[in-house]
Amino acid sequence: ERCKGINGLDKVVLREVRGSSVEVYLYGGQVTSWKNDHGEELLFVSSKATFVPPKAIRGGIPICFPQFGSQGPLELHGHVSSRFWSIDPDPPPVPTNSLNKACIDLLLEHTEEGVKIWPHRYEIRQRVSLRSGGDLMLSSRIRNTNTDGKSFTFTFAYHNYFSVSDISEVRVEGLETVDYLDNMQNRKRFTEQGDAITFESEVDKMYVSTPTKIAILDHEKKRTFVLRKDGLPDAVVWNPWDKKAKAIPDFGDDEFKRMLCVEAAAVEKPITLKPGEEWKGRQELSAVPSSYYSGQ
Ligand code: TA6
Repeated sequence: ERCKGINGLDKVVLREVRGSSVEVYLYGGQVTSWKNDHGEELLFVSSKATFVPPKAIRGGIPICFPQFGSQGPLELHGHVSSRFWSIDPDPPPVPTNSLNKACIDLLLEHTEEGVKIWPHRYEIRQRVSLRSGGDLMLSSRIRNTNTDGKSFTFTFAYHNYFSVSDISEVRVEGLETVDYLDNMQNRKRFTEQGDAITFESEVDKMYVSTPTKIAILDHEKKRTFVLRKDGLPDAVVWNPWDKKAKAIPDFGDDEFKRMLCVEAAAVEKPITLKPGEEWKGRQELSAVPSSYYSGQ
């Protein structure tokens, strides 16, 4: 249902019969809560998140468009996470037999203000679905609505902040032997070593052409997040660790221990759309008991 969230910002709450839930703020079109059917919060939102526009909400699933990262003419991660989205008045049809038990369709269009910063017209539609069993699905459609015949090029990411019990006990599987661009070394290219990734310092890596399924194993909680993605060939893995965390005003000094960003992205090869063309991308998140997930 639609209601008022923090600081009176509009949000929508999706519930599923067995008790799982999702919360989406119209500000930023941003998921800020995803709970399983035991009411456990699966996403990280900083205790210092301000929920005061124009600052993007620190945590949940920020949408990065039309520019992921800081390389390019726009602000970090583009501007859609600091815009007010609306409920899509004319959403794409929901397949009748779909597992989407509850979903909300959001729409954001360029503003004439925004055209001065990024000289293009677009529509971005986002469907947030809570599926039977509590999986969270986000799908996005981006259309070039330029009337001047101009194509545009963009990069995109679902900037997922997962909640983990202790980063030093987290493993990521699925990115072994994959190439990555190291954002801490001016996006220099490396190849990941052959076993699961573990964490003991700041990480900011953009894995390119990754498999469609990545697992994040939380040892203490005996829980595995499974990220499945489509149309998003890359994956960004980020933890600021202690020094960087202290330098971020809306991030608690020791909160790096309880979060990990694994982001479904299209970054290495920017996407170009001609006027009238549409791009689609989606991700599905599930949280399963680790005993279940044996990497299959
Ligand atoms: O996704 C990694 C990254 O680009 C880091 O370099 C850091 O800048 C982080 O995103 C910032 O995330 P935010 O939630 O502030 O957009």
